[in-house]
Amino acid sequence: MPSPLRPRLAAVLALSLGALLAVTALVVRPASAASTLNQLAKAQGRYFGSATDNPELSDTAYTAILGSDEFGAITPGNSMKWDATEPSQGQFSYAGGDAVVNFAKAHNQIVRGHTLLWHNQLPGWLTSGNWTAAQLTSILQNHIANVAGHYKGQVYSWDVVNEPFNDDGTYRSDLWYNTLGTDYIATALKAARAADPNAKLYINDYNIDGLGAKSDAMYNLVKSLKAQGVPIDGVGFQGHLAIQYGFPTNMAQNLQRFADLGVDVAITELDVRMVLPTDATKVATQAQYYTNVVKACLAVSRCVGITIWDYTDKYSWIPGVFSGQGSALPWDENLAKKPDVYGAINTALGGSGGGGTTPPPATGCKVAYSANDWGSGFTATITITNGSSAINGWTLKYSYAGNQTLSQGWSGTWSQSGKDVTVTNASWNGTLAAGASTSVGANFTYTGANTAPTAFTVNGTTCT
Ligand code: 9MR
Repeated sequence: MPSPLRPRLAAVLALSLGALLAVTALVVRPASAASTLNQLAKAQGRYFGSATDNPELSDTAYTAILGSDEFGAITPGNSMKWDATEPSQGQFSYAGGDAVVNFAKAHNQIVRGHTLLWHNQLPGWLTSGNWTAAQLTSILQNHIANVAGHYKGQVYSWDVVNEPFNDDGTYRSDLWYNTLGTDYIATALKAARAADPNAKLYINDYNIDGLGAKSDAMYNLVKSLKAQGVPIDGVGFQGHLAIQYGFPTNMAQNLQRFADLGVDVAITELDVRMVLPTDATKVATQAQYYTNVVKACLAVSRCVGITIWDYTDKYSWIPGVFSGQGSALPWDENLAKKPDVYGAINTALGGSGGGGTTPPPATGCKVAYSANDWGSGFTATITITNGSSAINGWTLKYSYAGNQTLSQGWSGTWSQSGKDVTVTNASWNGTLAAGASTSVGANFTYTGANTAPTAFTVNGTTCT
């Protein structure tokens, strides 16, 4: 006989289950709402941005991340500089800068304009002219009126003056200072205000991140500009850090003293380089540096945001300038998030990490190497066989004894530093089940002997 209680019980159960699901949905959704770097920064009233450069904008895998909500601000690395915008006197060219601005607009990102005046990347007509002070002042005013005028209303801020100081706090001896004394700074700021009254006007420099002679000089400059009523809205702390030189002294205290002068502060070009190869200790220090910078900014209410100087090692300026150094950014050269570094930034911004996990060591891995040699060059074929547990991402390292020089590699990202060769997985062969194999290859040139390497590591583990 059917019990009259049964249908009621079923209904109650169904209701409770529905309620439970609804509650679960409510609990789960907010936790995943703010998880990217810019979402997290935004939740604290800041932005998180990246530099970019025009040649990179045709790399669709790269732009997919650049345009994602990891980033709320974009700085053009080169295309708004003087050599790009006024290559011949009075002839202005905005194609590169416009492309970056259009990218930012399409992805709902603000733009940090960079830079109206610098000692570097000046066109030949400007550096080779023998200008009087009056001529150079009018050249400067005309440049800023045009460039800042062209981008009026389209940029959040301008780095009006870039890198005016030497490391000891004296003024940099350059075209501007040598011809105009310190007046060029006020001239540039006033011209920028006139051209775009709503853009935040910054002075930007490196090695001013912590307390010291150079940041004292910047502090005194900003204080005196303020006292004279010269328009100045912010100071940019570039943040080009290196783990081998130590972390800047009292960064938060330093940012705060500038904020107390009545200006915004921003971290504008952050990267943290190291001497290669990377190892776990160096990466831990690097992650701590990123954490420290984020925390220093968050500790200062007028710190408006943080920009990294491009987001991926693929397009970092570091290896080209500091030989043997690199791995400075939170995404690797394959555009994969580095778990420790990305995770540190994300966590410091109040998130839950989210960079994935470090690939485990490939315990029990095997590597087979062969070379097809034609006397002055060869094709190397390397087969990696994974060990006893699956890996998601791998880095193969080995060294040559002679002068073998990489010309082109495939099926992975190949790089060479001196005798050391590094290969990281391509997007399609990073996941290897226990015992699974994958092959990569590359062409090399050489003279003299071509001895085959015998020692290989995968993810830091020596393979047989
Ligand atoms: O990232 C820029 C790189 O592509 C250029 O070759 C270099 C030329 O000087 O400038 C780089 O950006 C610099 C920035 O404009 C100012 N601060 C230092 C940056 C790294 O050199």
